[in-house]
Amino acid sequence: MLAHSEEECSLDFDAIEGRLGLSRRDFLKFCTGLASTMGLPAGADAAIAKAVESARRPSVIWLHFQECTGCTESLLRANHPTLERLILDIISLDYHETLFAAAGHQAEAARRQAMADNKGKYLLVVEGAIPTKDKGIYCRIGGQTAVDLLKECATDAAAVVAIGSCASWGGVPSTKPNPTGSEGAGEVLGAKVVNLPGCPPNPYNLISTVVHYLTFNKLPELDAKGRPKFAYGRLIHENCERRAHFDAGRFAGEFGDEGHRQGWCLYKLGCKGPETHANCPAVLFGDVSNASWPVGTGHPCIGCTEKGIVFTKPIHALAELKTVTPPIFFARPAEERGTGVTFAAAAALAAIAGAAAGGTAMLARNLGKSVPEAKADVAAPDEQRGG
Ligand code: FSX
Ligand code: SF4
Ligand code: F3S
Repeated sequence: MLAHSEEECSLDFDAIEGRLGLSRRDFLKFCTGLASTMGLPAGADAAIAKAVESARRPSVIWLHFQECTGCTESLLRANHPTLERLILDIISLDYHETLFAAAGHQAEAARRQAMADNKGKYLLVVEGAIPTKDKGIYCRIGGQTAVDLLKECATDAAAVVAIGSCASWGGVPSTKPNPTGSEGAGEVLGAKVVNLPGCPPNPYNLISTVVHYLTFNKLPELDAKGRPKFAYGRLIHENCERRAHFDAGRFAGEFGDEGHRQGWCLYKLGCKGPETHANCPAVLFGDVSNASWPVGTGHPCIGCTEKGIVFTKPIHALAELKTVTPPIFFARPAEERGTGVTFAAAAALAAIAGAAAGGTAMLARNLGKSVPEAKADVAAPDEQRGG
C-alpha cells in the first residue's frame, strides 16, 4: 500500500472510481503493483497515484504499419476488464487506425490537429515494422509511405515508443529473405526509441512506461537495445517457475510425455528462456491464472522479445547457455497445479546442487538424465526427512 498516508488522503477516490472504475483499494493496489513492476523505491507508488489521478493525460498518436495487430489486441483483449479502461483513461488516444471511428481524410486531419495542438509533448507509439525497400512502396497510408509518415510524426514527438517486436527491430516481416526490407522504428529514424518487444508484447510494460513518463516526466531507464530495464533486465530463466526442475535435471523430452505432464523444464523442447530477456513469468498475460504465460501453459519460450532468436532460430533448437544465472526466486510452486512433484523438495535440491557446482556443469550432468533418474532425485529430499 502507499507509503505516504498523507498523500493517500489527498486523493479524490470518488473521482478515481468514476473515471477508472476502480475502488480505492484496487486503485492503490494498481499503483503499488506498477511501482514494484518498475522496481521503484519506496514512496514511488504515492507519486504514481497522484500522477494517474491528475487530469493531465498525454496525447498519444499510434501508428500501424506491417503487423498482425496483435499488439493492440493484447492490450484490448486482456481478460482483466480494467486494463483497457485504465490505459485509455490515462492517455488521450488522439489517433489510432484500428480504434478510430473516423476514416480517410477526416482521420488524417485529426492526426495533424492533435500533433499541432501537442507539439513537442505527444507520445508517438509505433506498432508494426516499416518497409524500406523500393522507396517504401509496400506500405502506404493516406498516400504517404510508412517511412515518411513515421518521420513526420516523430519530428515533434516528446518520445517514440516502438510496441512489439515488429516495431522494435522488424519482427515477423523482417524474417529472411525480408522481401520488403522491413526495419524497426529506431533503425528507420536513426534514433534511440523505447523498444517494448514481444510478439505480442505485454500490455503492462506499455502501461508502466507511460505511467513512468506521466509521473516523473521522463522515460524509464533503457538497456543497450532501448528496452526498459525494469521489464527486460533479466532472463526468463531467472524467474521461471520450472527453474528448480532445470537445476535438478528434470526435463520434458517431448510434448505429452511424463515429464511434460509433470510440469518439468522445457529446455529440451527448445525453450529459449536461458537467452531471452523479459518479465513474462512475473507479469503474466491476460490475468486468467497464475500460469498464463507461454512456459506456464506448457509451451517453450520462443524468445519473442529477442532479435535473432524468434523467427530466426528453429523452435526446437536448444538455447545457448552462455550465462546460466542463478534463479532469483522460486515462485508459483508446481504443486499448485497438481503436478505431483513437491516444489519444496525440488527447490531444496536445486539449492544444494547449485551450491555444489556451477550451473553449466550441473546442466552438462543433468541433460543426459532419463526420467526415472530424475524422479529418483526428486524423492531424495523427502527420504532425508523420513517421508
Ligand atoms: Fe508484430 Fe504487433 Fe507480433 Fe503481431 O501488431 S509484434 S506480428 S503479435 O502484433 O507488431
Ligand atoms: Fe523455464 Fe525454459 Fe529455463 Fe526450463 S529452460 S527453467 S522452462 S525458462
Ligand atoms: Fe515471448 Fe518467451 Fe515471453 S515467447 S511471451 S518472451 S515467455
